[in-house]
Amino acid sequence: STLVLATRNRKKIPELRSILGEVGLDIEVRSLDGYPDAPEVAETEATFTGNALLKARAIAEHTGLPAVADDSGLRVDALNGMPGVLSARWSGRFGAQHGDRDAANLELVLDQLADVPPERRGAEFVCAAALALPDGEEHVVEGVLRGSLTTEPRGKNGFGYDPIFVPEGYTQTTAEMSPEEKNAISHRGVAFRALAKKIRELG
Ligand code: ITT
Repeated sequence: STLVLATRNRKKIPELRSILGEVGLDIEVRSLDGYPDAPEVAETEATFTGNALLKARAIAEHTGLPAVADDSGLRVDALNGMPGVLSARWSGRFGAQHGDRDAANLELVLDQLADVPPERRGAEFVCAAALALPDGEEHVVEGVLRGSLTTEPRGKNGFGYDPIFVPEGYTQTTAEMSPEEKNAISHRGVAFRALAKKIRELG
């Protein structure tokens, strides 16, 4: 059977493909590339799970196929959990290439934490993984990765806030890790491995 990845973020796609590949699914995983008329879904919910469900549901309805979506972001302790669901839009930069947008977001968080000492630079990545079926059945799970924020970006891998995020128990940022190392511990890995059982049941 076939599963559609309901995301326009080109950096999430390889991570999702590799995580779903490792759980040994006998399923064809498609991107949105073949669906130029797929709707843009406004992330109007206040939670990661709410927004992930909105995105998965819209694409399952549009394609008539099971769809999975990822809504994710960074919660910073010293910013009372912000940017949270606003992570992709934090700097207010829209329409730009994802790379530029991500760099502006990361710089803004570093500026906001300029006076925050190491022991108060805790943060966590969160990922909600949603599965929606054309008949209306839905599942959603969350994964979290705790860590802390550096004062300077380090590393070229990954995307978004990876260059400033060091997972608890590690010294490298997630942008300095290989894709395999990151997927093994990441919020996205945790969430999609938990969802895999439901995906597998699609046959
Ligand atoms: P879609 O909605 O089309 O999937 P998006 O990039 O808009 O793409 P989100 O709304 O889920 O996705 O925003 C997630 C943002 O949170 C993302 O742009 C990054 O800035 C950040 N983020 C999420 N996962 C991350 C990760 O693994 N590493 C670094 N930053 C991450």
